[in-house]
Amino acid sequence: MKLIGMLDSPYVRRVAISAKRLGISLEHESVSVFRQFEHFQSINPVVKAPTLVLDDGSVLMDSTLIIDYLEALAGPSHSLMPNDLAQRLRSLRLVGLALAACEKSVQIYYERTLRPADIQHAPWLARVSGQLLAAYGELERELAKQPLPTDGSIDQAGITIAVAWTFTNLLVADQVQGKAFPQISAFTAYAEGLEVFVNTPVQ
Ligand SMILES: N[C@@H](CCC(=O)N[C@@H](CS)C(=O)NCC(=O)O)C(=O)O
Repeated sequence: MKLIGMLDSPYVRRVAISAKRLGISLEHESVSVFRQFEHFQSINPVVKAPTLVLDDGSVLMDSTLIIDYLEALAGPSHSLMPNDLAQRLRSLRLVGLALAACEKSVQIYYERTLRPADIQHAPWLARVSGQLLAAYGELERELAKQPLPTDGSIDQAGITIAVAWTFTNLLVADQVQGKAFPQISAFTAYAEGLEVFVNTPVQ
């Protein structure tokens, strides 16, 4: 199976890290959705990163759906999601918040870099910026209430929070102040120090 997309995408990176933690080996082809649009299109006409090309030629997209497939391949004993219903609910909430933070970071970045400066829409940017801060604010409160383990393990919520925070800080660093989000910053520092993160670097 081949994972298509660049590791500077948090969505691609969460799939690559999850696959490693699930014990699934993926080939990786680092293709840019912008600079190599036509090549990407030849693999997936929709041009979405991540894309997973299965050995039988099936093409999957969307990080959560790809991870769902990888989880099914790995089997329940390797899952990155808790079995306990209450813990699973919490993990799903954390993952949802972290994915919303990724989406809002991408929207701000695209508005700033793809739309000509004279037609950028300030009210839209303000709205998205508020949503980004709301997502990280909620995550910060969740981690303050119940910290994620930092004992060498990491689950799907931890992976997604850490890739999201690293991504936001690389792409739209002016939007977030680390000192306003001490729990998220400290957890991300822990995660980025894990071998699986070090071996799956943002390019
Ligand atoms: N919900 C999707 C979001 C994926 C996404 O938006 N990826 C970006 C790269 S970071 C992309 O493909 N951008 C190109 C485009 O949407 O045209 C996921 O979880 O995989």
